[in-house]
Amino acid sequence: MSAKPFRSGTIALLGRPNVGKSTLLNHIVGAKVAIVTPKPQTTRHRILGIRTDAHHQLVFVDTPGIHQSSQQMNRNMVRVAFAAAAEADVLAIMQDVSKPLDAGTRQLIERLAEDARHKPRVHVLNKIDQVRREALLPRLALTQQIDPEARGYVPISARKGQQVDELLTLLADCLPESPPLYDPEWFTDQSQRQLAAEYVREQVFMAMQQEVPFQTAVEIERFTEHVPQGDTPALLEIDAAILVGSERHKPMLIGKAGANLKRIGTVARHGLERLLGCRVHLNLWVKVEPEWYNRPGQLRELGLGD
Ligand SMILES: Nc1nc2c(ncn2[C@@H]2O[C@H](COP(=O)(O)OP(=O)(O)OP(=O)(O)O)[C@@H](O)[C@H]2O)c(=O)[nH]1
Ligand SMILES: [Mg+2]
Repeated sequence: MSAKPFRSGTIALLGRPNVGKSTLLNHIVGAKVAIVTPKPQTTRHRILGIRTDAHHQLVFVDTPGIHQSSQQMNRNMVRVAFAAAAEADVLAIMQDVSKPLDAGTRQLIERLAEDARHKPRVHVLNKIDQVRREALLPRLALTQQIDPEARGYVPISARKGQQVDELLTLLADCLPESPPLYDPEWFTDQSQRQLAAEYVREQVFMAMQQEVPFQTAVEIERFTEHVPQGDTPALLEIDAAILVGSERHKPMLIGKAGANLKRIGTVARHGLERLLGCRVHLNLWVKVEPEWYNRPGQLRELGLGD
């Protein structure tokens, strides 16, 4: 009897904004490596989440939600998602079953099925905790009708972890035979610095309404690590600037007597302390950079270039 071959490869998590891609990634790796908010267009970068067991290494690539926009940053985000699809071994195409399958979702499935016709594709029907079982069958049938050649159609709840193991088994079977692509101890490619910027941005998204969150970014200006010494535990000192695209947004973000900024800082700090297992000092300030989201040089500096 021959030994079971090791399988390893990349799986792009793709879909419209807000369908639950980052929630699924976090559930799979067991840590919050990608920020999650109820607002669309939360993810702006490609984020790796790696899961290794005795026979497989699944390298998930979380991507920005695919949408239409005239803004340069958003166009770059969509390019990142399609590039991840083009490079991946397997496509996990996600949709939100708590909403009707709209024209945008249909067009996206059709495009990915055509572009990646020779690659294994798995459709992930997320948020089943929000719908009745009977409603799922027609949705599965419709997805199958749009992309009949896919390797599978799996209803899940990323938030509750329902049927995620079944999804993982199916995805693992789609991977090529290969030794692990990454160190089996790794679970993400995000640096502590990137995670710090993202955790702050998550709280900006949670605290702000209308266009403000979509026109903000976070820049880490200082990141100093103090190693533990004697009775003094490890400490991270982080200075971060929150960029806003117009003068008008600055007082909104700061809030009355600095209340908003304080809340953003406190919640982000707690999250980082939990994730990194050390004390964090986080200093935030707001910087105005007019229309930074349309300026290629500024976008490149923020890692959001094309
Ligand atoms: N009820 C329910 N909500 C979910 C589930 N999965 C994700 N959500 C919620 O859906 C919202 C969006 O989740 P995200 O994981 O940020 O979605 P995304 O696809 O990464 O979104 P973008 O990064 O904007 O493309 C959040 O409020 C999640 O808590 C699920 O299985 N059930
Ligand atoms: Mg996301």
